[in-house]
Amino acid sequence: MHAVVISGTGLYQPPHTISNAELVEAFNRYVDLQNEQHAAAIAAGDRAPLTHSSVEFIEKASGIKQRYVIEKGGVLDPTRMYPRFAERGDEELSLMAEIGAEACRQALAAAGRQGSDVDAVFCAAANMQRAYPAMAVEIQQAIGAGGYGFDMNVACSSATFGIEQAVNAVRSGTAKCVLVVSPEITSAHLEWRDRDCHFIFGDVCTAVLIERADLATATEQWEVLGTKLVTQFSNAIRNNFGFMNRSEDSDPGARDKTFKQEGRKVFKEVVPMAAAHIEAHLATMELQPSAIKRFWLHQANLGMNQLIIKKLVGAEAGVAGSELAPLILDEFANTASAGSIIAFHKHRAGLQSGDTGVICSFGAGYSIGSVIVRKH
Ligand code: CO8
Repeated sequence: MHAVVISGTGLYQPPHTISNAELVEAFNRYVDLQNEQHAAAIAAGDRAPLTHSSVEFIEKASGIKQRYVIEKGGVLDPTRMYPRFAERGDEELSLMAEIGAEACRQALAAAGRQGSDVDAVFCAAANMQRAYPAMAVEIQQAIGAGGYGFDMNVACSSATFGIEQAVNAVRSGTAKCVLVVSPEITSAHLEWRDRDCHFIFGDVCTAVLIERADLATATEQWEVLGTKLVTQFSNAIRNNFGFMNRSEDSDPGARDKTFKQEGRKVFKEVVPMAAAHIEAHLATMELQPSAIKRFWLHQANLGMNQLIIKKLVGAEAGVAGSELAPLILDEFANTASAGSIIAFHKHRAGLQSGDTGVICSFGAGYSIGSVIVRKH
């Protein structure tokens, strides 16, 4: 068994931002158009009018102030309300592979590695652009990696679950250098016309390089002390889009074919699960939450992270958004499985050699994944 380190991370950040004000303006124009179009049915009481969204609500309920998107025009067009992507030919690099390769190249550069050093690529994300060939195999080719690649999806926990697979492969000796890449094009699977969730997601891609500790040469390394995964079935976050839709003669535009959730229920059920999970994982290493220098938590909701941190270390010790539990969701929104990795990528400066931190994701499934790391 080999010791394993995270030796580099990368982040692809899309070129466009949408502020809450821009988002709400487009949404409210959509609502007005719909209400005008259905004025007679609304007046007859046959249809309920749609209601405006509000910047104040979004910031208060979620902590999100803006999001990055790969394409902005389609999302903000009140007659469309989803991004506009040109279909690419089979000979062209697909969009997920393009942003994946960029994040991977950054992670490799940070670790002082090249594509040819990599012997496995795991593409771990909440949505895949196509059924096959696997996105991971296309990314593997784009960066000049050897070995093998596969795709995996555990929604918001895809990246941490991918890290465990990579750590196990390196620990057991089946691979020496593995990339876990999480291209999250959430804008294509968000229902931008639903007031309850139109503000939640943003696009991004992260990459994490996992290597054998005795072979890694990166100036900054994080030993992976352990990983712990759990799933528990829930319909509270669900998306019924899939290859069976055609055969079931279901409407591809139906509401259940994009992201759907019972936000309150998710909030109430996942917070205690995530806090207990982290505590139990730390206990297996005889570590107390108070000994942890940083928590890089999943980035879905400011209030969720506040409560998790409070349960772990007490209200006096730290709040979400402090150094102890950095926030990136104000800038990036919820980026599905990439959130905790963005937090780790951007907010790990200042920790000393020997300091311990926890990366933890939580989301649909339900699924929770934690990775305990120690700075070399
Ligand atoms: N503007 C103004 N008012 C609004 C709006 C709005 N946009 N939306 C709702 N309201 C109103 C409601 O109508 C309600 O009014 P009333 O009290 O009169 O009925 C009131 O505000 C309160 O509504 P809620 O109770 O719904 O609001 P919450 O305080 O619960 O906040 C949140 C909603 C922010 C969604 C919150 O519940 C939350 O964040 N929950 C947790 C969500 C979460 O963590 N989800 C994780 C899922 S992500 C995941 O696993 C990845 C999936 C794969 C990604 C796919 C990509 C697309």
